[in-house]
Amino acid sequence: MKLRRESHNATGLKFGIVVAKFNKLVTSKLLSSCLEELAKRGVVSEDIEVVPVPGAFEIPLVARTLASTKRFDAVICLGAVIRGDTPHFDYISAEASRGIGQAALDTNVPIIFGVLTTDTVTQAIERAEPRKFNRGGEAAKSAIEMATVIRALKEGADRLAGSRLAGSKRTGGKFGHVRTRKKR
Ligand code: INI
Repeated sequence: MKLRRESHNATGLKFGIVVAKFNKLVTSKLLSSCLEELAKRGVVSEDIEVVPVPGAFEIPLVARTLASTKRFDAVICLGAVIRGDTPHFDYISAEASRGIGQAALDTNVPIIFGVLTTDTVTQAIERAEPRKFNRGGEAAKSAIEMATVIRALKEGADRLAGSRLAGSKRTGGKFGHVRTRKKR
């Protein structure tokens, strides 16, 4: 069994952040603790691009657009959908989660779901608060972990492809990595 080690140093990794302006009191807290966590792990501000959007409903399209540029190792989505605020809570939260998941699968880039869905403003503030649930900081940690895992898997696949190519040269390109009998 091969157990991959987690890496806590994120220096050199690049992140896009999409943050909803709706419920700004909450989302600004999510953003600041997310940025703080990235900085703690060695990510410099030049390697972070923050894009504000009107509300959680708009997050998936922008996340997908950022991810498809292939400039980022991960994209972090931050928002707060509060049931008390809207009769269409279910539509907005469902669309945000479905769209964010789909964007990651479509682009092969990790996209982190840092969108709070709560019944009340108090619950949302508690979850955003760095000294309580700190969901912004947690989103940053998940982004670093996923960026590191995907990068390692891609590098592994590239190395494997490289050795196959070398193998195919050895055999005249006929049999890929399969060795042929030596000529006598
Ligand atoms: N957007 C949110 O991010 N959170 C909410 O709680 C919310 N409420 O309550 O309506 C909300 N609405 C706006 C929505 O996301 C879109 O921006 C809007 O419908 C325009 O498309």
